[in-house]
Amino acid sequence: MSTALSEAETTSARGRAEVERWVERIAALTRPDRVEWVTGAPEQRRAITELAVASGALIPLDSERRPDSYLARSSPDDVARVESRTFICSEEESDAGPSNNWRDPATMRRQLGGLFDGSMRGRTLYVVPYTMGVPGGELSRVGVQLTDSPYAVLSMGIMTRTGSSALERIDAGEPWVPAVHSVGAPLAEGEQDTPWPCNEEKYIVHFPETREIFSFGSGYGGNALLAKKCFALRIASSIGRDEGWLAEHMLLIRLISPEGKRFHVAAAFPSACGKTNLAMLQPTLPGWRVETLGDDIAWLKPGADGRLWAINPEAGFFGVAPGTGPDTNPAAVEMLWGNTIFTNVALTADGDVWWEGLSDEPPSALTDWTGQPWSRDSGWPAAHPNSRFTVAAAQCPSVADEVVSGAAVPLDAILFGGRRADTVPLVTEARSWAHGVFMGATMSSQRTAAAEGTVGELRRDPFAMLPFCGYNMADHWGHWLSVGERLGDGAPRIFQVNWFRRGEDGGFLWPGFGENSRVLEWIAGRVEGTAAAQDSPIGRVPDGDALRLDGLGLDERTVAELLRVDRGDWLVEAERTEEFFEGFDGRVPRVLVDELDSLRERLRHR
Ligand code: GTP
Ligand code: SPV
Ligand code: MN
Repeated sequence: MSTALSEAETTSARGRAEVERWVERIAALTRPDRVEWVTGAPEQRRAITELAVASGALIPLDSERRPDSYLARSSPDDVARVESRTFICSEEESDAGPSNNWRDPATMRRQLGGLFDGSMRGRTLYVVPYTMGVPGGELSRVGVQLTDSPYAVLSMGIMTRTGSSALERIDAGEPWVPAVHSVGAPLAEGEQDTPWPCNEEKYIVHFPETREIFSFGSGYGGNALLAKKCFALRIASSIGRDEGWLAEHMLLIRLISPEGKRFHVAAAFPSACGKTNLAMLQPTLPGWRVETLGDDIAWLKPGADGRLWAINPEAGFFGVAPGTGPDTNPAAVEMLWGNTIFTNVALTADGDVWWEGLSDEPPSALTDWTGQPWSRDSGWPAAHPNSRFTVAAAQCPSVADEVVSGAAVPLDAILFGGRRADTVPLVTEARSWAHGVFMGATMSSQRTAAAEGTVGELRRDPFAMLPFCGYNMADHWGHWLSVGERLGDGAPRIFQVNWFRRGEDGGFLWPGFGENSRVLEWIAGRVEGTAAAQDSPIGRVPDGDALRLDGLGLDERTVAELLRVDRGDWLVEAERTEEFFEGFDGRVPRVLVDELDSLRERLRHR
């Protein structure tokens, strides 16, 4: 059976005939009861939704309170991405790099052959053609996901442009990325299905050289919606490296000043570190506005004009629910009015959803994400910390036109940010593109519930791409350097931000959320050349009152601590960066080693 998973064989078939052949091969291996092609038609979506409701996979919410919305409860052991089960199978181990799990491609193909053998028995194999970006768009790409999960089909229908329009692009000769997904829970004759079938054994597998994806055993998020992290980041980053563009874990916004000046900003923050929040920011500074272009993934390409152009390849948001409330992200609360799939949130007695942070007081008589009765005294959260909503971007009140038109925007600034309780100040501007790449490459962040692992543990997460880079991370840095060389003066400015610094009492020093507009104002001022900055050893920081902090009620000590660059802390940080670089077997670009040396120089001598 392993032949079914051999590298794309030479075939005379082209266009959708080529897709058909591949579907036949995978169906022969996985042996579903039936095969259904997803067209994107609303009637078909309704029918699949009804099936999912009948099987218990989706719980319909009260149609008055939350029209056309559903709750999915995952299996308790399938709640987040599984980085330890995510593999990059390049021919050479060194091309995957030390930050990825590598497996020999031939061995992995044999293993996958065994795993997928009969894995869809008793189920329907759905064929889901989709485009990332609008069909036919200059930066757009086509993929086809095969899946036995109706939940994945419905979610992909929100997150991507799904259906016949993608097949038309394939017929027009565009290359397409194949992805095979199975929850790995075949049904025996007459066996009753469970609401969330999955397998203890999970494999999220990428062949970057042949641009193929296989995912087995999980139904959750990035493990199962293969257009997202698997295609739009891991495979796309490899394609981008070869073709001269970048696929990044970034939000994308248009910031508009009171004078109507427009600035396009992309920001890389690790998972559950505030991308969705910043993407939908409602500025507290009068006159400023933010339009939402994307909240998770951006594809960036140097244009003929020497600027870096960006699109959000997705069509929806798969956002973290907890912490999303009327005070922190009112735009998100508004966009979730209906047509939303919620996963692992709590259910109210009147058929609506709830999660920690949606309101101060939980409603009475809640059912938690596992289906158990829950009260405030339960001692555990009602919604899983990585519970999420899946909703069309078009429903966001601050959505930008480009989300529909697919047009690219020219970037003015790029932000790197992590969750750092100490050391990293609120905002720093890079001294140059190379210094900015150094900032991105050396980012650390505390772990969150978005993946398995210990929450709060500090780890390096270069470019917020640690779990998502499809090739050697050090080569990714080299690629960024070369993109910068091509851009020259047209390159966006690079900044480092940290909303998460904590004071002695353990609380956040910075109010965050809408108040982050103050930092954006300074950044826009730097782009314009109007905002004052002074040099610090780690980069340029706001000078005097260039960063407007009026009306926040922050005392002088808090402000000083927020902006403090401690030489001792940063020398320790530099020491750790040296150790981190040593893990890359001499593959770290010389320019970045030089940046580390000059950082140390500046820390010691000024
Ligand atoms: P992924 O979808 O996992 O890639 O993550 P994301 O970066 O889009 O995460 P999101 O914006 O949903 O961030 C979730 C967490 O960050 C929530 O707990 C928020 O409350 C918190 N958060 C976002 N912005 C801020 C901020 O400015 N300050 C503080 N303190 N917390 C914030
Ligand atoms: C992340 O973990 O960065 C996410 C959620 O955006 S998932 O799609 O599950 O990867
Ligand atoms: Mn993400």
